[in-house]
Amino acid sequence: MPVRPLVSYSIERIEVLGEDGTVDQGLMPSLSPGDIKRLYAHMVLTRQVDERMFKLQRQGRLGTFARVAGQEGAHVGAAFALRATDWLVPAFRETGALLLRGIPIAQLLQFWGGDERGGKFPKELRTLPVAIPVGTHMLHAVGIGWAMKASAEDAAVLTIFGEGATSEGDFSEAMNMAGVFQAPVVFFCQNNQYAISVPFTRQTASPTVAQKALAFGMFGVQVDGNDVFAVYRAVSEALERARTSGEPTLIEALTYRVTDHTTSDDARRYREDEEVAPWRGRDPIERLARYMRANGLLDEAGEAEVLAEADRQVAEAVAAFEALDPPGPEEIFAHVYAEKTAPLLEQEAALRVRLAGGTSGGAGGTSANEPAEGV
Ligand SMILES: Cc1ncc(C[n+]2csc(CCOP(=O)(O)OP(=O)(O)O)c2C)c(N)n1
Repeated sequence: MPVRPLVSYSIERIEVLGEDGTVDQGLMPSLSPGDIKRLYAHMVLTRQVDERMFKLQRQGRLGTFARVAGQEGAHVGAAFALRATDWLVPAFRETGALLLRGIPIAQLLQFWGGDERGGKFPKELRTLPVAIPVGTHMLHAVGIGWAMKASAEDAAVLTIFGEGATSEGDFSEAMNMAGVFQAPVVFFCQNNQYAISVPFTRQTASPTVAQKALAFGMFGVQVDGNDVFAVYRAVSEALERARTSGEPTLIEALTYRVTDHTTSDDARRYREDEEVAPWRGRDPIERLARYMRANGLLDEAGEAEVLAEADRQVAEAVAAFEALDPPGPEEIFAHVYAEKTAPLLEQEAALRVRLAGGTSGGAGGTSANEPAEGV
């Protein structure tokens, strides 16, 4: 009996824009000069929002949040390929993608400021709320894709997650469902090489995330995640394939988390600066700017203008955010379900009693944090 190979598979990596700002013309996606300028402006805006959020957090004016600096090439490039009729199903490190969808900066500040109302994105933007539970949202993306397929919609779903999320069972379930039912979903992994303190090599024994596509019968590819042209090319092709034939795709954008995991983390406790420093030199915005300068799309005055416009938008949003009346703590019950369940109503009532100075939640009492007996 012969031994013969059953499956042969190779994983490709796409790079279009080099660190020196030159491009591989054969691989360059179709983007007009105006598109490239818009991409750049969005990446700069994302960076300015991120930096201002960091300052606000340090001043105690914003809660814990996950920074995106250094990952703009990945998630802005991916979201740039979406049409208004497509869906975005994000995790929590995609500020730039949310801004591109039209979510107001002030609303993002509201969300990360702990105001529950900020999590309710305008329905017409076809963007699910930020998903803090790691990996759970990929299943929602497949549900949406499957439903769109059933109603023959000419649209697709982009879901974004970190490489840490690929170790959750939800990832395998979502990928399997999408593969079997051919749900038009693009699975976009921002592999920033850390899940809090866990490095990629401790996350999986697989050398790439992209090759995980093989087991689920779908196409997988790796792109340089700091190369916005490679990202845009891979995602727009995958979205088009999803829209026309329903085929799902897994895209791994290899990048690096140059910041702490969140504002509550200190990455110096688990990695050396020598490892981080070269990645700071691979900045996706600077790389795009080099290309634009060499091609007459950006000069010093233009750069200053883009920055000033971003700062203007950020300042306006911060003022709008700070002028909001913060809601009372009861607000935490308002957005859990479309209709409050009996246990939620009971907990809400208990909280109201406590806020009014009634039941203390001491021995024998009902704490607002604990369900009442029988719930
Ligand atoms: C189900 C679940 N488990 C654990 C956590 C705590 N947690 C928050 S972010 C994170 C790491 C996520 O890493 P990755 O998916 O690579 O995304 P990244 O933070 O690098 O963008 C963990 C473990 C969580 N939010 N949800």
